[in-house]
Amino acid sequence: MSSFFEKRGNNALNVNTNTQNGKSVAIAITTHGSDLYWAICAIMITATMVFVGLAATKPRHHRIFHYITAAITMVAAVAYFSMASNLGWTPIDVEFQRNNPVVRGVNREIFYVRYIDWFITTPLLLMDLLLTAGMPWPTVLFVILVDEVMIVTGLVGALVKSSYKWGYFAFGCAALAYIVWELVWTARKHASRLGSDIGKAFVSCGSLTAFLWILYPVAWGVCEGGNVISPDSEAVFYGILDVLAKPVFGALLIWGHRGIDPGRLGLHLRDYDSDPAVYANDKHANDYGVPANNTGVIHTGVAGTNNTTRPTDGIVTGAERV
Ligand code: RET
Repeated sequence: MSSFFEKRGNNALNVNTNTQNGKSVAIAITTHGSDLYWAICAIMITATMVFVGLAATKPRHHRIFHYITAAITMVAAVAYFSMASNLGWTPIDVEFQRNNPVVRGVNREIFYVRYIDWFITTPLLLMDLLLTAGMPWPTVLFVILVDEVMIVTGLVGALVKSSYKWGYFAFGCAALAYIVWELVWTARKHASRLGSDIGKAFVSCGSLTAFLWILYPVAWGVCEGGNVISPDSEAVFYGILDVLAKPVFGALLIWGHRGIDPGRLGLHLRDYDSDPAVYANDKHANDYGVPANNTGVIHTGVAGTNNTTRPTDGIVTGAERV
C-alpha cells in the first residue's frame, strides 16, 4: 500500500534529474520546491479558467481586461509546469561559494523559463494597468520596451558567472525605477482624471504592482545574484510574488473594471455584429438590423455626430450606422 502512494508521489526529480547536457548542478530544488511549483501551476490554471469563464459572461467589447489577464495566468501555468518538472533551467557557476549546506556547491540551477514567462507576461500586466489609466499608446509602447530591457538584463545577469552580472542588474533596476515612476505618478494622475471609479481601480492595482515589483530585484539579489537562499526558498519567494502579481492582481483588476465601460478609457471596440468588415457586403445584413452596404465602403462618420462610434461607450447601434 505504501509503495502504491510512493509511486503516485512527485516523481519529477527522478525523471528529470539534476544533470542536463552532460553537466550536473549542485544547488537545486528538492521535492519540496517541486511540490510548491505544482501547487502554483494549479493556481494559475484555475485562475485562467475563472478569468475566461468570467469573460464569457460579458459582451465581447467588454472582455479586453479578462482576456489580457487570462493570458497572463495561462503563460505562467506553463512556466510553473516546467519548473515543477525540474525543467527550463541551466547550471551556472556561482559568484559566491557558500558554506551553508543548502547553497553549497560550484553551480546553481537557474530557471531561465521564469524570464521567458516574465518577458511575455509583464508587458501584459503593464497593458492591463496603462489601458486602465487610458494612457496614450506611444507611452504604453515605450514603457513596455523599457520593461523588456528590465527582464532581458535580469536574464543575462543571471546567466553570467562573474561580478559583471551586477552591471546587468543595475540596468534592470534603472528600468524598473522608470516603470514605477510612470505608474505611480503619470498613469495615476491620468486615471484619476477619467473618473473617481477609474482612479480607484487604478490606484488599488497600481500600488499593489509597484510594491510587488520592487521586491523582485530583492529576490534576484538573494537567489540568482548572491546565492544566499536555497532554490526551494527561491520557489517560495518568487512563488508568493507571482501569485500576488498575477491571479490576485487579475482578480482585483477585473473587479475594479466591473462598472467601467472600456469606451471611457478610449477603447472603442466593436462586437461582431457592429463590425463593418463583417456586415459591409453581407446580403443578410438587414437581418442583424444593419443596412447592407454593397459598396464595401466603410462609413466612419464624423466624431460627435450620430453616425460614428460614440465616445462614451464604444458601442455602435444599427441606427447610428451609415
Ligand atoms: C529582475 C532582475 C534585474 C533587475 C530587476 C528585475 C525585476 C523584475 C521584475 C519582475 C516582475 C515580474 C512579474 C511577474 C509576474 O508574475 C529581472 C529580477 C529590476 C519587476 C510581475
